[in-house]
Amino acid sequence: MYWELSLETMERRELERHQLRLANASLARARRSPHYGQALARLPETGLASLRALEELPFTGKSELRAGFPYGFLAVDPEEVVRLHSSSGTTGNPTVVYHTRGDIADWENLIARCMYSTGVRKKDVFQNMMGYGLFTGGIGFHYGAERLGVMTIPIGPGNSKRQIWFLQHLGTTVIHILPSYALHLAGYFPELGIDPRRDLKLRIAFIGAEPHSEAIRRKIEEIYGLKAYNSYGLSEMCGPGVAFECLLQNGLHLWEDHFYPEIIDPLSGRLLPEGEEGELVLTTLKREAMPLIRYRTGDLTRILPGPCPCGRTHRRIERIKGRSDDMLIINGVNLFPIQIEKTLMAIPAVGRNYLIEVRKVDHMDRLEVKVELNEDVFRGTLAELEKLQARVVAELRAELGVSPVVKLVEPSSLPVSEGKARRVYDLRGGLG
Ligand code: DLL
Repeated sequence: MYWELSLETMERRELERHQLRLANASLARARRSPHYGQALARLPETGLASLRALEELPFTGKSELRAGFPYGFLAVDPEEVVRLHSSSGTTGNPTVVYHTRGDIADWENLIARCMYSTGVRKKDVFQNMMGYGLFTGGIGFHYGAERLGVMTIPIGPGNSKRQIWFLQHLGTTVIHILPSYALHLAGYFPELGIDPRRDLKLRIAFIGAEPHSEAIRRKIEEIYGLKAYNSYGLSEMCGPGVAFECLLQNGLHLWEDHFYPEIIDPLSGRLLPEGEEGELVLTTLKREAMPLIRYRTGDLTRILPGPCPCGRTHRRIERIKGRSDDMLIINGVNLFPIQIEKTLMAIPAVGRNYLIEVRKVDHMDRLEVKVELNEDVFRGTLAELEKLQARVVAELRAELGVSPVVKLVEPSSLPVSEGKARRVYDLRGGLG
Protein backbone atom coordinates (compact mmCIF):
# COMPACT_ATOMS: atom_id res chain seq x y z
CA MET A 1 0.00 0.00 0.00
CA TYR A 2 2.98 2.37 0.29
CA TRP A 3 4.67 3.95 -2.70
CA GLU A 4 7.65 5.03 -0.56
CA LEU A 5 7.48 3.03 2.64
CA SER A 6 10.35 4.65 4.55
CA LEU A 7 9.27 8.22 3.78
CA GLU A 8 5.56 7.68 4.36
CA THR A 9 5.99 5.89 7.67
CA MET A 10 9.03 7.72 9.03
CA GLU A 11 8.95 7.94 12.82
CA ARG A 12 7.74 11.44 13.87
CA ARG A 13 10.93 12.62 15.59
CA GLU A 14 13.00 11.56 12.63
CA LEU A 15 10.51 13.18 10.26
CA GLU A 16 10.82 16.46 12.16
CA ARG A 17 14.63 16.35 12.00
CA HIS A 18 14.34 15.64 8.29
CA GLN A 19 11.96 18.61 7.90
CA LEU A 20 14.34 20.96 9.71
CA ARG A 21 17.19 20.01 7.37
CA LEU A 22 14.93 20.48 4.36
CA ALA A 23 13.51 23.78 5.68
CA ASN A 24 16.99 25.24 6.08
CA ALA A 25 17.97 24.15 2.58
CA SER A 26 14.72 25.63 1.27
CA LEU A 27 15.37 28.95 3.03
CA ALA A 28 18.86 29.08 1.53
CA ARG A 29 17.41 28.50 -1.96
CA ALA A 30 14.58 31.00 -1.41
CA ARG A 31 17.07 33.75 -0.54
CA ARG A 32 18.39 33.62 -4.08
CA SER A 33 15.10 35.14 -5.28
CA PRO A 34 14.73 38.94 -5.32
CA HIS A 35 11.76 38.82 -2.94
CA TYR A 36 13.23 36.59 -0.24
CA GLY A 37 16.70 38.07 -0.72
CA GLN A 38 15.15 41.14 0.93
CA ALA A 39 12.42 39.61 3.10
CA LEU A 40 14.83 37.13 4.73
CA ALA A 41 17.90 39.41 4.79
CA ARG A 42 18.16 39.21 8.58
CA LEU A 43 18.03 35.43 8.76
CA PRO A 44 21.41 34.07 9.99
CA GLU A 45 23.40 32.07 7.41
CA THR A 46 23.25 29.05 9.71
CA GLY A 47 19.46 28.95 9.28
CA LEU A 48 16.90 27.96 11.89
CA ALA A 49 17.68 26.04 15.06
CA SER A 50 14.19 24.51 15.22
CA LEU A 51 11.05 24.27 13.11
CA ARG A 52 9.23 26.45 15.64
CA ALA A 53 11.62 29.27 14.71
CA LEU A 54 9.84 29.48 11.35
CA GLU A 55 7.17 31.31 13.32
CA GLU A 56 9.48 34.34 13.47
CA LEU A 57 9.63 34.67 9.69
CA PRO A 58 7.25 36.87 7.68
CA PHE A 59 4.27 35.37 5.85
CA THR A 60 4.02 35.33 2.09
CA GLY A 61 0.58 36.12 0.66
CA LYS A 62 -1.09 36.23 -2.69
CA SER A 63 -0.57 40.01 -2.84
CA GLU A 64 3.23 39.57 -2.54
CA LEU A 65 3.13 36.96 -5.31
CA ARG A 66 1.20 39.38 -7.51
CA ALA A 67 3.56 42.25 -6.70
CA GLY A 68 6.50 39.98 -7.51
CA PHE A 69 5.15 39.13 -10.96
CA PRO A 70 6.81 37.98 -13.15
CA TYR A 71 10.22 36.99 -11.71
CA GLY A 72 10.37 38.30 -8.13
CA PHE A 73 10.11 34.80 -6.61
CA LEU A 74 12.28 32.95 -9.08
CA ALA A 75 15.16 31.35 -7.15
CA VAL A 76 17.02 29.66 -10.01
CA ASP A 77 18.63 30.67 -13.26
CA PRO A 78 15.75 31.06 -15.81
CA GLU A 79 17.47 28.37 -17.91
CA GLU A 80 16.65 25.83 -15.23
CA VAL A 81 12.90 26.43 -15.58
CA VAL A 82 11.04 23.90 -17.72
CA ARG A 83 7.41 24.80 -17.06
CA LEU A 84 5.04 27.42 -15.75
CA HIS A 85 1.54 27.06 -14.33
CA SER A 86 -0.84 29.76 -13.26
CA SER A 87 -3.62 29.79 -10.71
CA SER A 88 -7.22 30.59 -11.36
CA GLY A 89 -7.44 34.12 -9.89
CA THR A 90 -9.55 36.67 -11.72
CA THR A 91 -8.21 40.05 -10.61
CA GLY A 92 -4.81 41.73 -10.93
CA ASN A 93 -1.62 40.07 -12.15
CA PRO A 94 -1.94 36.31 -12.45
CA THR A 95 0.10 34.31 -9.99
CA VAL A 96 2.56 32.24 -11.92
CA VAL A 97 4.51 29.30 -10.57
CA TYR A 98 7.74 28.03 -12.10
CA HIS A 99 9.04 24.48 -12.09
CA THR A 100 12.48 22.99 -12.67
CA ARG A 101 12.92 19.47 -13.94
CA GLY A 102 13.49 18.41 -10.33
CA ASP A 103 10.23 20.08 -9.22
CA ILE A 104 8.30 18.22 -11.90
CA ALA A 105 9.89 14.91 -10.92
CA ASP A 106 8.99 15.47 -7.25
CA TRP A 107 5.43 16.41 -8.15
CA GLU A 108 4.93 13.35 -10.37
CA ASN A 109 6.19 11.22 -7.56
CA LEU A 110 3.78 12.78 -5.06
CA ILE A 111 0.82 12.13 -7.34
CA ALA A 112 1.96 8.55 -7.86
CA ARG A 113 2.20 8.22 -4.07
CA CYS A 114 -1.37 9.52 -3.65
CA MET A 115 -2.83 7.29 -6.36
CA TYR A 116 -0.96 4.21 -5.18
CA SER A 117 -2.14 4.69 -1.59
CA THR A 118 -5.77 4.30 -2.68
CA GLY A 119 -5.03 1.13 -4.60
CA VAL A 120 -4.48 2.35 -8.18
CA ARG A 121 -2.21 -0.07 -10.03
CA LYS A 122 -0.78 -0.49 -13.53
CA LYS A 123 -3.70 -2.57 -14.68
CA ASP A 124 -6.16 0.29 -14.10
CA VAL A 125 -7.52 2.57 -16.81
CA PHE A 126 -7.38 6.20 -15.77
CA GLN A 127 -9.58 8.88 -17.34
CA ASN A 128 -8.41 12.38 -16.42
CA MET A 129 -11.35 14.78 -16.65
CA MET A 130 -9.58 17.81 -15.17
CA GLY A 131 -8.59 20.77 -17.34
CA TYR A 132 -5.25 20.59 -19.14
CA GLY A 133 -3.28 23.79 -19.62
CA LEU A 134 -2.30 26.45 -17.12
CA PHE A 135 -4.50 24.78 -14.49
CA THR A 136 -2.52 22.17 -12.59
CA GLY A 137 -5.31 19.58 -12.22
CA GLY A 138 -4.97 17.97 -15.65
CA ILE A 139 -1.26 17.92 -16.41
CA GLY A 140 -0.26 17.44 -12.78
CA PHE A 141 -2.21 14.24 -12.38
CA HIS A 142 -1.38 13.10 -15.89
CA TYR A 143 2.34 12.82 -15.28
CA GLY A 144 1.85 11.27 -11.86
CA ALA A 145 -0.37 8.59 -13.35
CA GLU A 146 2.20 7.87 -16.08
CA ARG A 147 4.89 7.66 -13.42
CA LEU A 148 2.82 5.02 -11.66
CA GLY A 149 2.47 3.31 -15.01
CA VAL A 150 -1.29 3.37 -15.44
CA MET A 151 -2.83 3.91 -18.87
CA THR A 152 -3.97 7.52 -18.89
CA ILE A 153 -6.69 9.04 -21.07
CA PRO A 154 -6.05 12.81 -21.28
CA ILE A 155 -9.64 13.69 -22.11
CA GLY A 156 -9.98 16.86 -20.02
CA PRO A 157 -13.35 18.21 -18.86
CA GLY A 158 -16.63 18.67 -20.75
CA ASN A 159 -18.15 16.95 -23.78
CA SER A 160 -20.13 14.75 -21.43
CA LYS A 161 -21.50 12.19 -23.86
CA ARG A 162 -18.02 11.50 -25.17
CA GLN A 163 -16.76 11.16 -21.58
CA ILE A 164 -19.38 8.52 -20.93
CA TRP A 165 -18.60 6.75 -24.21
CA PHE A 166 -14.96 6.46 -23.12
CA LEU A 167 -15.95 5.34 -19.62
CA GLN A 168 -18.03 2.59 -21.14
CA HIS A 169 -15.93 1.42 -24.08
CA LEU A 170 -12.50 1.60 -22.52
CA GLY A 171 -13.59 0.10 -19.23
CA THR A 172 -12.29 3.06 -17.25
CA THR A 173 -11.69 2.13 -13.60
CA VAL A 174 -10.30 5.40 -12.16
CA ILE A 175 -11.37 8.99 -12.78
CA HIS A 176 -10.09 12.39 -11.73
CA ILE A 177 -12.91 14.89 -11.72
CA LEU A 178 -14.23 18.08 -10.15
CA PRO A 179 -16.97 17.14 -7.66
CA SER A 180 -19.38 19.60 -9.33
CA TYR A 181 -18.68 18.03 -12.72
CA ALA A 182 -19.16 14.51 -11.35
CA LEU A 183 -22.68 15.50 -10.33
CA HIS A 184 -23.38 17.25 -13.61
CA LEU A 185 -22.13 14.30 -15.66
CA ALA A 186 -24.46 12.01 -13.75
CA GLY A 187 -27.40 13.92 -15.24
CA TYR A 188 -26.63 12.32 -18.66
CA PHE A 189 -26.96 8.71 -17.58
CA PRO A 190 -30.79 8.42 -17.69
CA GLU A 191 -30.96 9.85 -21.21
CA LEU A 192 -28.26 7.44 -22.41
CA GLY A 193 -29.92 4.53 -20.69
CA ILE A 194 -26.82 3.84 -18.63
CA ASP A 195 -26.75 2.69 -15.05
CA PRO A 196 -23.23 3.60 -13.92
CA ARG A 197 -23.19 0.99 -11.18
CA ARG A 198 -24.14 -1.76 -13.56
CA ASP A 199 -22.66 -0.67 -16.89
CA LEU A 200 -19.34 0.92 -15.89
CA LYS A 201 -16.24 -0.55 -14.26
CA LEU A 202 -15.43 2.51 -12.17
CA ARG A 203 -13.99 1.83 -8.73
CA ILE A 204 -12.10 4.99 -7.73
CA ALA A 205 -12.60 8.75 -8.20
CA PHE A 206 -10.24 11.50 -7.15
CA ILE A 207 -12.17 14.64 -6.40
CA GLY A 208 -10.83 18.04 -5.42
CA ALA A 209 -9.85 21.52 -6.55
CA GLU A 210 -13.02 23.03 -5.05
CA PRO A 211 -14.73 22.91 -1.67
CA HIS A 212 -17.24 20.11 -1.27
CA SER A 213 -19.01 18.58 1.70
CA GLU A 214 -18.93 15.00 2.96
CA ALA A 215 -22.55 14.70 1.71
CA ILE A 216 -21.45 15.52 -1.85
CA ARG A 217 -18.71 12.90 -1.64
CA ARG A 218 -21.22 10.27 -0.49
CA LYS A 219 -23.62 11.27 -3.25
CA ILE A 220 -20.90 10.78 -5.90
CA GLU A 221 -19.96 7.43 -4.39
CA GLU A 222 -23.58 6.34 -4.37
CA ILE A 223 -24.36 7.40 -7.95
CA TYR A 224 -21.24 5.88 -9.52
CA GLY A 225 -20.74 2.93 -7.19
CA LEU A 226 -17.11 3.77 -6.37
CA LYS A 227 -14.92 5.23 -3.63
CA ALA A 228 -14.21 8.96 -3.96
CA TYR A 229 -11.02 10.28 -2.39
CA ASN A 230 -10.57 13.92 -1.48
CA SER A 231 -7.48 15.49 -3.02
CA TYR A 232 -6.18 18.90 -1.98
CA GLY A 233 -3.57 21.13 -3.47
CA LEU A 234 -2.82 24.56 -4.86
CA SER A 235 -0.74 25.79 -7.76
CA GLU A 236 1.60 27.73 -5.50
CA MET A 237 2.85 24.49 -3.88
CA CYS A 238 2.77 22.48 -7.16
CA GLY A 239 -0.93 21.73 -7.69
CA PRO A 240 -2.74 18.55 -6.64
CA GLY A 241 -0.62 16.21 -4.50
CA VAL A 242 -0.25 18.36 -1.37
CA ALA A 243 -2.70 16.42 0.83
CA PHE A 244 -4.65 13.30 0.06
CA GLU A 245 -6.95 10.78 1.66
CA CYS A 246 -5.75 7.24 2.18
CA LEU A 247 -8.03 4.19 1.96
CA LEU A 248 -9.55 5.07 5.34
CA GLN A 249 -11.00 8.39 4.10
CA ASN A 250 -10.54 9.99 7.52
CA GLY A 251 -8.77 13.25 6.73
CA LEU A 252 -6.09 14.14 4.21
CA HIS A 253 -2.44 13.21 4.84
CA LEU A 254 -0.41 16.33 4.20
CA TRP A 255 2.89 15.21 2.72
CA GLU A 256 5.21 16.58 5.35
CA ASP A 257 8.41 15.56 3.62
CA HIS A 258 7.51 18.21 0.99
CA PHE A 259 5.47 20.83 2.85
CA TYR A 260 5.60 22.15 6.40
CA PRO A 261 2.12 23.08 7.71
CA GLU A 262 1.08 25.64 10.30
CA ILE A 263 -2.43 26.71 11.29
CA ILE A 264 -2.88 30.37 12.14
CA ASP A 265 -5.66 32.67 13.23
CA PRO A 266 -6.53 34.39 9.93
CA LEU A 267 -7.15 37.72 11.66
CA SER A 268 -4.24 38.04 14.08
CA GLY A 269 -1.79 35.81 12.19
CA ARG A 270 -0.95 34.02 15.48
CA LEU A 271 -0.07 30.34 15.42
CA LEU A 272 -2.96 28.27 16.83
CA PRO A 273 -2.55 25.26 19.14
CA GLU A 274 -2.63 21.92 17.34
CA GLY A 275 -6.18 20.76 16.62
CA GLU A 276 -7.74 24.23 16.35
CA GLU A 277 -9.32 25.40 13.16
CA GLY A 278 -7.74 28.25 11.23
CA GLU A 279 -5.93 29.16 8.04
CA LEU A 280 -3.43 26.70 6.60
CA VAL A 281 0.04 28.13 6.04
CA LEU A 282 2.56 26.08 4.07
CA THR A 283 6.32 26.22 3.59
CA THR A 284 7.76 24.31 0.66
CA LEU A 285 10.59 22.01 1.68
CA LYS A 286 11.84 20.77 -1.67
CA ARG A 287 10.76 23.15 -4.40
CA GLU A 288 13.65 24.57 -6.41
CA ALA A 289 12.34 27.12 -8.94
CA MET A 290 10.05 28.94 -6.58
CA PRO A 291 10.33 28.06 -2.89
CA LEU A 292 7.61 29.68 -0.77
CA ILE A 293 8.05 30.39 2.91
CA ARG A 294 5.00 30.54 5.21
CA TYR A 295 2.58 30.89 2.33
CA ARG A 296 -0.94 31.84 3.44
CA THR A 297 -3.22 29.50 1.51
CA GLY A 298 -6.45 31.24 2.62
CA ASP A 299 -7.90 27.74 3.20
CA LEU A 300 -9.59 26.93 6.50
CA THR A 301 -8.96 23.58 8.15
CA ARG A 302 -7.43 22.00 11.24
CA ILE A 303 -4.83 19.34 11.92
CA LEU A 304 -6.51 16.15 13.10
CA PRO A 305 -5.18 14.66 16.33
CA GLY A 306 -3.49 11.29 16.63
CA PRO A 307 -1.92 8.91 14.16
CA CYS A 308 -3.84 7.32 11.27
CA PRO A 309 -4.33 3.53 11.48
CA CYS A 310 -3.01 3.28 7.89
CA GLY A 311 0.52 3.58 9.34
CA ARG A 312 1.47 6.81 7.58
CA THR A 313 2.97 9.24 10.04
CA HIS A 314 2.29 12.41 8.05
CA ARG A 315 -0.37 14.41 9.85
CA ARG A 316 -3.85 14.76 8.44
CA ILE A 317 -5.85 17.88 7.77
CA GLU A 318 -9.62 17.97 7.90
CA ARG A 319 -11.63 18.52 4.71
CA ILE A 320 -11.30 22.20 3.70
CA LYS A 321 -14.17 24.18 5.16
CA GLY A 322 -13.81 27.08 2.75
CA ARG A 323 -11.50 30.01 2.23
CA SER A 324 -11.17 32.73 4.81
CA ASP A 325 -12.35 35.13 2.09
CA ASP A 326 -15.44 32.95 1.31
CA MET A 327 -17.18 33.81 4.53
CA LEU A 328 -20.50 35.57 4.00
CA ILE A 329 -21.77 38.05 6.53
CA ILE A 330 -25.56 38.21 6.33
CA ASN A 331 -27.00 40.98 8.48
CA GLY A 332 -24.12 40.48 10.87
CA VAL A 333 -24.25 36.67 10.98
CA ASN A 334 -21.14 34.87 9.68
CA LEU A 335 -21.60 31.75 7.59
CA PHE A 336 -19.77 29.59 5.08
CA PRO A 337 -21.29 28.35 1.81
CA ILE A 338 -20.30 24.78 2.73
CA GLN A 339 -22.84 24.89 5.60
CA ILE A 340 -25.57 25.52 3.05
CA GLU A 341 -24.34 22.64 0.87
CA LYS A 342 -24.18 20.26 3.81
CA THR A 343 -27.74 21.09 4.86
CA LEU A 344 -29.18 20.83 1.35
CA MET A 345 -27.51 17.55 0.54
CA ALA A 346 -28.94 15.93 3.66
CA ILE A 347 -32.45 16.43 2.22
CA PRO A 348 -33.20 13.49 -0.12
CA ALA A 349 -35.46 15.53 -2.46
CA VAL A 350 -32.60 17.89 -3.28
CA GLY A 351 -30.85 17.24 -6.61
CA ARG A 352 -27.32 17.85 -7.77
CA ASN A 353 -26.83 21.60 -7.93
CA TYR A 354 -27.59 24.81 -6.05
CA LEU A 355 -26.76 28.50 -6.22
CA ILE A 356 -26.42 31.17 -3.56
CA GLU A 357 -27.16 34.85 -4.20
CA VAL A 358 -26.83 37.69 -1.72
CA ARG A 359 -28.20 41.15 -2.43
CA LYS A 360 -29.34 44.27 -0.61
CA VAL A 361 -33.08 44.76 -0.33
CA ASP A 362 -34.19 47.86 1.61
CA HIS A 363 -30.70 48.13 3.13
CA MET A 364 -30.89 44.59 4.51
CA ASP A 365 -28.95 41.58 3.23
CA ARG A 366 -31.09 38.99 1.52
CA LEU A 367 -29.80 35.44 1.18
CA GLU A 368 -31.41 33.56 -1.67
CA VAL A 369 -30.77 29.88 -2.32
CA LYS A 370 -31.81 28.26 -5.58
CA VAL A 371 -32.07 24.52 -5.24
CA GLU A 372 -32.35 21.93 -8.00
CA LEU A 373 -34.74 19.10 -7.18
CA ASN A 374 -34.55 15.44 -8.07
CA GLU A 375 -36.38 14.46 -11.28
CA ASP A 376 -39.21 12.57 -9.54
CA VAL A 377 -39.79 15.19 -6.84
CA PHE A 378 -40.00 18.00 -9.38
CA ARG A 379 -43.10 16.45 -10.88
CA GLY A 380 -44.89 16.50 -7.48
CA THR A 381 -48.03 18.52 -6.63
CA LEU A 382 -47.94 22.19 -5.68
CA ALA A 383 -48.81 21.35 -2.07
CA GLU A 384 -45.93 18.87 -1.88
CA LEU A 385 -43.52 21.41 -3.32
CA GLU A 386 -44.64 24.09 -0.87
CA LYS A 387 -44.13 21.71 2.01
CA LEU A 388 -40.66 20.85 0.76
CA GLN A 389 -39.78 24.51 0.34
CA ALA A 390 -40.81 25.22 3.94
CA ARG A 391 -38.65 22.32 5.10
CA VAL A 392 -35.59 23.58 3.21
CA VAL A 393 -36.06 27.07 4.70
CA ALA A 394 -36.44 25.64 8.21
CA GLU A 395 -33.36 23.42 7.99
CA LEU A 396 -31.22 26.19 6.55
CA ARG A 397 -32.43 28.58 9.26
CA ALA A 398 -31.55 26.05 11.95
CA GLU A 399 -28.03 25.55 10.54
CA LEU A 400 -27.21 29.16 9.67
CA GLY A 401 -29.11 31.31 12.10
CA VAL A 402 -30.47 33.38 9.20
CA SER A 403 -33.63 32.86 7.25
CA PRO A 404 -33.04 32.44 3.51
CA VAL A 405 -35.40 32.85 0.58
CA VAL A 406 -35.53 29.43 -1.09
CA LYS A 407 -36.46 28.82 -4.72
CA LEU A 408 -36.92 25.26 -5.90
CA VAL A 409 -35.90 24.83 -9.53
CA GLU A 410 -35.93 22.18 -12.25
CA PRO A 411 -33.19 19.51 -12.39
CA SER A 412 -30.15 20.55 -14.52
CA SER A 413 -31.43 24.14 -14.86
CA LEU A 414 -28.72 25.99 -12.92
CA PRO A 415 -25.55 27.07 -14.74
CA VAL A 416 -22.53 24.78 -14.75
CA SER A 417 -19.03 25.56 -15.92
CA GLU A 418 -16.26 23.34 -17.21
CA GLY A 419 -13.96 24.73 -14.55
CA LYS A 420 -14.41 25.05 -10.82
CA ALA A 421 -18.04 25.58 -9.86
CA ARG A 422 -19.09 29.11 -8.98
CA ARG A 423 -22.00 28.81 -6.60
CA VAL A 424 -21.93 32.06 -4.67
CA TYR A 425 -22.90 35.41 -6.18
CA ASP A 426 -22.55 38.31 -3.80
CA LEU A 427 -24.44 41.12 -5.52
CA ARG A 428 -24.17 43.68 -2.72
CA GLY A 429 -21.46 45.72 -4.42
CA GLY A 430 -18.37 46.75 -2.48
CA LEU A 431 -20.02 46.48 0.91
CA GLY A 432 -20.53 42.71 0.91
O1 DLL B 1 -7.08 23.50 -7.59
C1 DLL B 1 -5.06 22.21 -7.57
C2 DLL B 1 -5.85 20.95 -7.59
C3 DLL B 1 -6.22 20.37 -8.78
C4 DLL B 1 -6.22 20.31 -6.41
C5 DLL B 1 -6.91 19.19 -8.82
C6 DLL B 1 -6.93 19.12 -6.41
C7 DLL B 1 -7.27 18.55 -7.61
P1 DLL B 1 -5.57 26.09 -7.74
O2 DLL B 1 -6.32 26.31 -9.01
O3 DLL B 1 -4.38 26.93 -7.48
O4 DLL B 1 -5.08 24.61 -7.62
O5 DLL B 1 -6.63 26.30 -6.55
C8 DLL B 1 -6.24 26.05 -5.23
O6 DLL B 1 -8.50 25.38 -4.63
O7 DLL B 1 -6.38 26.98 -2.25
C9 DLL B 1 -8.45 25.65 -2.29
O8 DLL B 1 -9.11 26.86 -1.99
C10 DLL B 1 -9.17 24.96 -3.44
N1 DLL B 1 -9.06 23.50 -3.31
C11 DLL B 1 -8.19 22.68 -3.89
N2 DLL B 1 -8.43 21.40 -3.53
C12 DLL B 1 -9.48 21.41 -2.67
C13 DLL B 1 -10.20 20.42 -1.94
C14 DLL B 1 -5.87 23.48 -7.60
N3 DLL B 1 -9.92 19.13 -2.02
C15 DLL B 1 -7.42 26.27 -4.30
N4 DLL B 1 -11.20 20.84 -1.14
C16 DLL B 1 -7.08 25.92 -2.88
C17 DLL B 1 -11.52 22.15 -1.05
C18 DLL B 1 -9.88 22.77 -2.52
N5 DLL B 1 -10.88 23.12 -1.72
